[in-house]
Amino acid sequence: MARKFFVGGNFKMNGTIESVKAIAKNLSEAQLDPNVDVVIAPPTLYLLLVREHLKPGLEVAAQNVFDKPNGAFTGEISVLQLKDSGINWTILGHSERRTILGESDEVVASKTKFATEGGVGVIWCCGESLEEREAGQTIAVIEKQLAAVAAKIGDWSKVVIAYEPIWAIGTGKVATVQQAQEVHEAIRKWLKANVNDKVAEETRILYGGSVNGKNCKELAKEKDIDGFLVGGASLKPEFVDIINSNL
Ligand code: G2H
Repeated sequence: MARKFFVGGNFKMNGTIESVKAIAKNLSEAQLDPNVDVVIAPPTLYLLLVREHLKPGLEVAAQNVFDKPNGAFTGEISVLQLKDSGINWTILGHSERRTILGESDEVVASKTKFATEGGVGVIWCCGESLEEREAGQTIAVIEKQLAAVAAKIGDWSKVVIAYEPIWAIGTGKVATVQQAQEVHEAIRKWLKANVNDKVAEETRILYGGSVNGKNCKELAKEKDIDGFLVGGASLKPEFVDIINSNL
């Protein structure tokens, strides 16, 4: 089965009412490859605004969601609230949340379970630090992150995996095509061995980390790279070129 190319835009804590509206409008008017799923993730405060200004067919994601249905959890948002607002996706486990906000593999896995069971798609992020890569631990780190989520979820149809080496995030230091393909292949192998053939074959694996309008085409050619999670460049006009990497 051919996996549909997927491009996510992670605005992180960037943007204003005016700028996110302009991005939504520009994307809605751009000529986009119809064979690509496009999902943009503005800051929580702008989710509804972006949903309102984005044409149907283009999706919106939260950058995080909590793993409780509702209640006294100050500052958090729920899966039900996302669904209620027409937000069908969330990013989870981004390395900035793992390292800066202290989210463990288990917390990320629990959130992934909650979101997928509630009908929200998850862009689930994994990746190694520079020290881990240099110590030859890249695959072991990713496998540990995968094992935590696999222990919690049964339905992988709502999960898209994003491999984001931490040393390549926002640094301008993109992984080489070979480095990215090697890890993507290892993730697929792990899914085959530890989940099943269907999940290994059908799950999309995105690359993230300093993707831009120039390096996207080479990366997109690799057989196990099924799209991108884009940070900085998703705020710029070149995001359209990244979506159209295969044209
Ligand atoms: C990695 C990526 C998007 P950037 O965090 O999640 O950001 O493209 O700015 O490296």
